[in-house]
Amino acid sequence: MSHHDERTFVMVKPDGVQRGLIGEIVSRFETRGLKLVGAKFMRIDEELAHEHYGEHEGKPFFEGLVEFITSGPVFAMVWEGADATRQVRTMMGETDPADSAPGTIRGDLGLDLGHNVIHGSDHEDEGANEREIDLFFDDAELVDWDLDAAEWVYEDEDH
Ligand code: DAT
Ligand code: MG
Repeated sequence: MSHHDERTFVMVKPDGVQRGLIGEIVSRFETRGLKLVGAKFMRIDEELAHEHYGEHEGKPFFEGLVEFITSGPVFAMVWEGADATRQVRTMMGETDPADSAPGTIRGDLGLDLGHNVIHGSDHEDEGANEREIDLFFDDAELVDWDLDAAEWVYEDEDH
């Protein structure tokens, strides 16, 4: 594994899907130089929602969050690249779109905390990545391939 191989879980939420933002969001990660290794258009059921957002169970917004995330299809993805988790979080902006800088996904595409368009694994939560990738994807659904552009994205890319 090179240091360009960090994988992170990302998902366009039901509001982003309904608003036609899948392409815009995928495009941002593609043009940044990250490599897509998995993608799935799917509906999250109640059980998966509880598991995915387990850390928030008991908080006042939890039931609303589960209702929202199960309310329509999502577009789940795994992106790979150097420092991918932290870079994706930076590109996403803050949890509340109202606090997010222009240029970030939430800062450009959202206005409301409860409808903040995108999920990305928490870079401050060690293991969140692997846990969420495992929760949403089977190993066989993750594609092992070489992104030819990587040699232009990274100065020291060796393949
Ligand atoms: P993030 O999605 O930035 O990782 P989080 O993990 O703290 O944020 O919360 C998960 C989601 O729950 C978040 O995207 C939107 C919703 N949420 C968080 N805090 C909330 C609050 N105080 N009121 C309503 N919804 C909230
Ligand atoms: Mg989070």
